[in-house]
Amino acid sequence: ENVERTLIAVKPDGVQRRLVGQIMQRFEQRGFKLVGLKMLQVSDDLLSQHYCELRTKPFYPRLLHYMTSGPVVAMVWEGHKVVQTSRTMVGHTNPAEAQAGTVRGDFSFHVSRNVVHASDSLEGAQREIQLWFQRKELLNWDCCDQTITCE
Ligand code: YYY
Ligand code: MG
Repeated sequence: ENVERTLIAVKPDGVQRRLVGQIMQRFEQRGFKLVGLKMLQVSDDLLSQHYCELRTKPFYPRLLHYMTSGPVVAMVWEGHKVVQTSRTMVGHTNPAEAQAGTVRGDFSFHVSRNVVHASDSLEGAQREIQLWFQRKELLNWDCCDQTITCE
C-alpha cells in the first residue's frame, strides 16, 4: 500500500566530498529498498529534460554547469510513501533553511551546492526515473524481512 519509487541523486559536490556512502546509509537505515544504482557523467541533454521546468530561471546556466562538473550517483529507492519521506530527509532546497538532521542541513550551506536531488512528487518521480534509468536497470528483489521494511 502506497509503495512508491523515487529518484535520489548525489550531485557532483556530494561525490567530490565523499558523501555518497553516508547519504545512501540514511535511506537504507530508514528501511527503504534500493532498486537502481549507477554512477554517471550527466549529459546536457538529460539535464535539460530533468530540469525543464527551470529553464527560464536566472540560475539555470549555473545549475547546468554545476551538475555536469563531475560524476553523479543516481539511485532509485522504493517503499511506503518514499517520495514525501525522502524530501523530508533531504531537507529544504536552500541549505540555509534546511533543518539539522536533513542531508542538506547536515552537509551543505548554499543553494548552488546542495549535495543531493530528490524527486518532489509521485508524477515527477515517475518521469525522472524513466529519464534516468532503463527498465532493465531497475531490479525487483525480495527482502528477507518483508514484514517491516518492505510491505
Ligand atoms: O527540488 P529541489 O532540488 O529541492 O529544488 P528545485 O526548485 O527543483 O531546484 C532544483 C535545483 O536548482 C536546486 O536543488 C538547486 C538549484 N537552485 C539554485 O541554484 N538556486 C535557486 N535559487 C533555486 C534552485
Ligand atoms: Mg526539484
